[in-house]
Amino acid sequence: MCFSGLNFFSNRDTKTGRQNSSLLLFLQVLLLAMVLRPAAVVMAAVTVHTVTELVDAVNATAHGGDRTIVVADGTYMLNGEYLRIAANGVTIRSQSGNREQVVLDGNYQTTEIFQIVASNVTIKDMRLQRALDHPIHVMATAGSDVTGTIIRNLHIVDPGQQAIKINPDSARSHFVDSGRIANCLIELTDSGRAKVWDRNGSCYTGGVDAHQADNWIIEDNRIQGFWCSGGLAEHGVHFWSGSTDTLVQRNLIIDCDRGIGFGLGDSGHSGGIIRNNMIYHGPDHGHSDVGIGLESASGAQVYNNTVFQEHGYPNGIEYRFDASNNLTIVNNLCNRHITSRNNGSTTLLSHNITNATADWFVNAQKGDLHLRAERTGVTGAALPFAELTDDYDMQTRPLGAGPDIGADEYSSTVPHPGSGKKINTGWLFLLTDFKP
Ligand SMILES: [Ca+2]
Ligand SMILES: [Ca+2]
Repeated sequence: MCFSGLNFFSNRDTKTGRQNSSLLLFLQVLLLAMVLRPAAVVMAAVTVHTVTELVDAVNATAHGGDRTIVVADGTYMLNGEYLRIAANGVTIRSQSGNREQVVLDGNYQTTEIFQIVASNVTIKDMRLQRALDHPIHVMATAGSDVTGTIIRNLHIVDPGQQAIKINPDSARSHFVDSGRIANCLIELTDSGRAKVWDRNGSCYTGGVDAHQADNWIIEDNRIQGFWCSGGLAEHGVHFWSGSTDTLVQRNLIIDCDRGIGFGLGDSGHSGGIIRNNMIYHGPDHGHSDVGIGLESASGAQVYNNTVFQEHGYPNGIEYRFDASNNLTIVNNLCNRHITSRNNGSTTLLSHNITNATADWFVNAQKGDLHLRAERTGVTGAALPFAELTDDYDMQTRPLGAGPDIGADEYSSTVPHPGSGKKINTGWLFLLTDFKP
């Protein structure tokens, strides 16, 4: 329709006709832009420079205030203040886009930096540190579900409990579904680890911890340091309590007591995919445990992960309890066992390797589990199937003779893009110093 309108006016051959044609074309394009991207046209933003301005701007969103909040560079000492987002469609981001240029510091006085109780909320491009409990807590309310949360390009450091917590409402009748956590660095440092123990009297911490959540995507994050010498930490990524259809892909998980978990005990998980992740753990911290743990998890697909552990725990991947069934576990590259416990069962268990050694990898001790070279039985040796289309680096599979076992698809002629240094912007992939 647009092209026929353009042709109609451009066929006029008078000067006036061409001027009218240009004006009408401009109006047509403007109208089309408004129709296609109404949010871009009407969205208003407020820029904040102080804690007070930030808190006020967040609270104002619930009463008609601007729903895009841009945070100017600086360190914001919250000291007990917190940000409760109760309006749908709120975005909070740093002005520069550099996640280290805006620091929201809870100083172990703010219990939760962000409480998200509304849908389609985006938090991105900043650093959150030293929350007493959860730097981000996404929760449903008694009145409604929460969907569409996007958490992107954050640096979350030293949470007092789990870094990102996802909960249903207290009655467990409304839920938090269909969110995405991407390109974040989530870590616990030595000083934060001591604080976890002070706070909880246990190692009650972890990366992402979700209950009864459906259809989340956790991708391209680096999660590290969730361990304690005095007790077992929770997982780097953990979806349980009836969570369903979680996709966990292309993450780098370093030195976490437990890497990725679906389910725990009889509090299970249904469906879901764990693929193309690299999981490394160095020497024992006292309570080192499994790389990928499935407990009462049915129907999960676990494929093309690389798990390399230098501690003494015997299993890299385990599936546990009767309710862990109908599992697909293929093409995983480990240096520890892949095994059933307490009657867990698979329908497809094939093409896995459990005797990898450090010299197979570019730099195992740094968590770089890219393949160093072609290796018989590894490269070109994976079970091909339709869903296996890319690798940890987002490189297309297969390269060379066939798909490779593990998270990395190797090629001597197509180098992996900077050891997985990439940002998924949602629109395009930028290569930069990011994940490892
Ligand atoms: Ca290959
Ligand atoms: Ca690769």
